[in-house]
Amino acid sequence: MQEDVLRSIAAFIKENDGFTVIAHTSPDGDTLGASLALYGTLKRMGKRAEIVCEQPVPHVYAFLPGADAICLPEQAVGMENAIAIDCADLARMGAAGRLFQAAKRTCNIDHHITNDSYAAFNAVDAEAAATGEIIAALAALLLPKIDDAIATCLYTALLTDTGNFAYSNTRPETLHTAADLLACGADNTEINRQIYRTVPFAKQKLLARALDHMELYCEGKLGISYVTLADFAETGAKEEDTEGMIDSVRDIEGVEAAAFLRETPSGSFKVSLRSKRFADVGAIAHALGGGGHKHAAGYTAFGPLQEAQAQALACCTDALREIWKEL
Ligand SMILES: [Mn+2]
Repeated sequence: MQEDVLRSIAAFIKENDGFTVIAHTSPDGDTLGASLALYGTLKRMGKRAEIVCEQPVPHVYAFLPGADAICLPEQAVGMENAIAIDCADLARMGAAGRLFQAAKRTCNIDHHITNDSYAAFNAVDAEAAATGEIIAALAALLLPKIDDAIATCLYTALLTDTGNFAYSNTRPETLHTAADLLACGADNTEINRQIYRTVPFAKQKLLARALDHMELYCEGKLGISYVTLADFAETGAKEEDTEGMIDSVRDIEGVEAAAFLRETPSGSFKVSLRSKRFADVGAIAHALGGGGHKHAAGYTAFGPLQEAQAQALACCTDALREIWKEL
């Protein structure tokens, strides 16, 4: 983030009071960690603030300091200043979007390259690995010291958006920020245990279903799997339990592109796409009305499972043929 932009956000926060911090729908570790860190910063500055998300905090992130303070849009007060965190567009806020639109002053802090600058004041850094990286720099300007609670939230944001510092978005600055957060009291081992080593039994049973449904196509370069409403019912797993399941398909040796279909109560399918190195799954998702980027994207498919699967297979096969003509 450019120094002057960062200073402008800091000034905006110092000069005003009453903030509604908004996390995105289907909240992940970055939007929650970064929102909680900003909320904690505002509270420590003695500001009035609230933190809102359309959905309840997923169980895996309940350990984040301050997670109890996150409220649903209908419980929110709606303050004078709204700050959206990790939201590429207004729609990403879901029902919390109306709080944003009703605010007197609006600010958008994000790292998605597709961000459409929907706020009065937009602070977007597409180079940042996580929105948490931007908030870490901001908090350092606003507070004399980042305490262990804020550091824990920010470290979680960095850790989850970089896939444990493994994705290509991990840059030297990301690790420098992570190192600073450890020095401020974030506990790497404990945060890893909470996020990656505390798997609900039902989630693991659902994963077994997904692995069982997995099939390879295109000479093993494409993997497709799915879970149905029956799989959820029979394992007792929740929607949030599919988090990360696509990785089990993508990680298969030889697989370049992966698709994972999750049936929703309305009968449609949420389709997640991943690619390892070459395929542009973002282009597939955009063509089908979804979004994302080259290596991670998603869209909604309608119709019965067989049709949704056939569509994913056809689109991914086309994308792989652009790279390997012989497929
Ligand atoms: Mn993010």
